[in-house]
Amino acid sequence: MRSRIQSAGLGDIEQKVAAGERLTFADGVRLFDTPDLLAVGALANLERERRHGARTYYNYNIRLEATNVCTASCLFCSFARLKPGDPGAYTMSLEQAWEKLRSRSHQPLTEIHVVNGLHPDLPFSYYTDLLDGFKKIRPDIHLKCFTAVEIAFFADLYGMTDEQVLRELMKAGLDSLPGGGAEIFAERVRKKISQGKCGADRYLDIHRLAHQLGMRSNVTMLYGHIETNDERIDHMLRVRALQDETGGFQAFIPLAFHPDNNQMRKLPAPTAADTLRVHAVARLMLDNVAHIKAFWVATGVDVAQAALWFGADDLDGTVQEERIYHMAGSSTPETMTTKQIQRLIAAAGRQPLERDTLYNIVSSVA
Ligand code: V47
Repeated sequence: MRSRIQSAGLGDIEQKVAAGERLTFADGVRLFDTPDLLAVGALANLERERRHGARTYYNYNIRLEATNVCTASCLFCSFARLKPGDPGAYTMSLEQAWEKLRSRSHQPLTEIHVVNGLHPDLPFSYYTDLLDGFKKIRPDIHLKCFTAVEIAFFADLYGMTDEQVLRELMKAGLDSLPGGGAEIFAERVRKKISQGKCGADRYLDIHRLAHQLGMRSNVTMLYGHIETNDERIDHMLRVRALQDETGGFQAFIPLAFHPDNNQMRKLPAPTAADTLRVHAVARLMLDNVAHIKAFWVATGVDVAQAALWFGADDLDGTVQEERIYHMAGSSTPETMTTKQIQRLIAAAGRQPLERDTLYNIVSSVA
């Protein structure tokens, strides 16, 4: 593989990676431009194995989208409905949302991941009561809830600062922030594809604040639509810069664009080769982020498995009841059992490890 990396003209980048030297913007662009995908993957794999060996993480989680009513108009979104009462719009009562967790009392869940539309009419107490209720039902469960975009929306709607919102939600039980809403940070793209929600700087400011308040978070990148490779690298470097400041990001999650049932449906979905490359480049550029997650619902199960040799060390989890991707055409199952995930990882020659949200090991399979 080393000679393959050399032949691909990536010998200097390999040396930098081996020496723990930081890659530059130009290095990142070259990693995208190099035709030999396997060489880029091999380089990312060296780094992946240096950090994690064969270890590959997943968790026992559940997803909940309490409402799809959303004032933002993101061209890529198939999930949102503009107003309550629009066809397909829904908002769960608190009882309905809590019941989703109660009905899984037999499952050894460690995490609930909540992402919602930006609903214009709900009171702030809906969200604090939601968290409080979850903690009462399952005090042991980690609440990874509300993207930075939702936090910004709450602050503006309820007349609070971002910090007040975070503090109130933490008081109600919030444990960490998911990475959604990042899309692509570059203004050119963001302006076109995601209007009506907070900009890149505020997204990053809110993650900074969350980290300063003691929470961890994830960060995503929606790729495979109208962004350029330069804009992908710019996105990664903005993440890297904030991570230098706070160290609070746990995982970087590339999210493959799904074109069904949304306003960008004329675009093709990213290919498997592009998906593998994005994970690999992320592993190499984000030298200060511990984990690269291949979210199997977004990549597809088979490509997620292959990504474990292209820089990824995490597959997310059991998921259950995901709507955002399935409404946009994801053909993956709604859920995977822990057995299925373990098999997938082991069949790829990797070692499955169940983790909790903070990457503490829950159990392992020999
Ligand atoms: O922000 C919406 C994306 C995100 C589409 O933090 C789409 O562990 C592709 O953030 N095609 C929400 N992507 C999901 C998310 C996430 C997923 C897994 C793990 C974590 C984590 C976070 O989904 C949105 C947006 O970028 N999205 N529509 C679409 N048509």
